[in-house]
Amino acid sequence: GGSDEAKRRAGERAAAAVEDGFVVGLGTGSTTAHAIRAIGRAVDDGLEIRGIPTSFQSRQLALEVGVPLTDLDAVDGVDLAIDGADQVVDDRDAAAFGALIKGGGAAHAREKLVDTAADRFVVVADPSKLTDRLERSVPVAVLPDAHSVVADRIRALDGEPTLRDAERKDGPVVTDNGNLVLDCAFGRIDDPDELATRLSGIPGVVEHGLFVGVADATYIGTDDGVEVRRY
Ligand code: DER
Repeated sequence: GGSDEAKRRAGERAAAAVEDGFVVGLGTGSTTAHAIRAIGRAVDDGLEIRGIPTSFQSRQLALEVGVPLTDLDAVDGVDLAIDGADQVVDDRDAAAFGALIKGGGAAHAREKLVDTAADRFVVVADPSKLTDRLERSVPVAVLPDAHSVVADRIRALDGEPTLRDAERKDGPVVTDNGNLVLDCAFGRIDDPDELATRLSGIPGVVEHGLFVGVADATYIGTDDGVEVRRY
């Protein structure tokens, strides 16, 4: 991944968009972690906000830095969601400009719920995430019982599914919601919207990592500043 300095710049720029009284979606991953820490500092300085975490990790970090927490049932809406991504389409001429692949952290089911519930969803990224076309594997969260059947359906879509193994646990990664993850390689994805629709229609798929037409902006941390893309 990219430099931590670039990630920090992106995260802190996004945190600066958080206004008093906001309900903020708190994304998952190392880039958003910088935003959460910056929000924690703003809360220490008197900012009054409530955060909705998108994973066990973002909840733990928010508690650690003192961001007051709430949930979707307890609020009338989400003003701003801040989250990272694994890939961001940065070709202005592409129909998929601003489309994302997310799910590297296996948190994409709750991320997509919170990110799309927000009035405004901004991505924080370093330059290594930018691409002309989406081409990474698409993480697909599946009901545990469904992983073999869904894998067959992915192959029928010319994808190559791999059940995501855990590192420090025997067996597969299990998400915060108790699901498994198939990382599905499709090569270059020229029409992510069409693939997203197909993936969503497969029984047993809980959520996939294609976020198309969802992000409102991306803050890209560079070595000497922040670039902003608006979609
Ligand atoms: O899981 C996700 O979608 C996360 O946002 C993640 O993949 C981005 O993580 P990073 O900011 O640590 O690269």
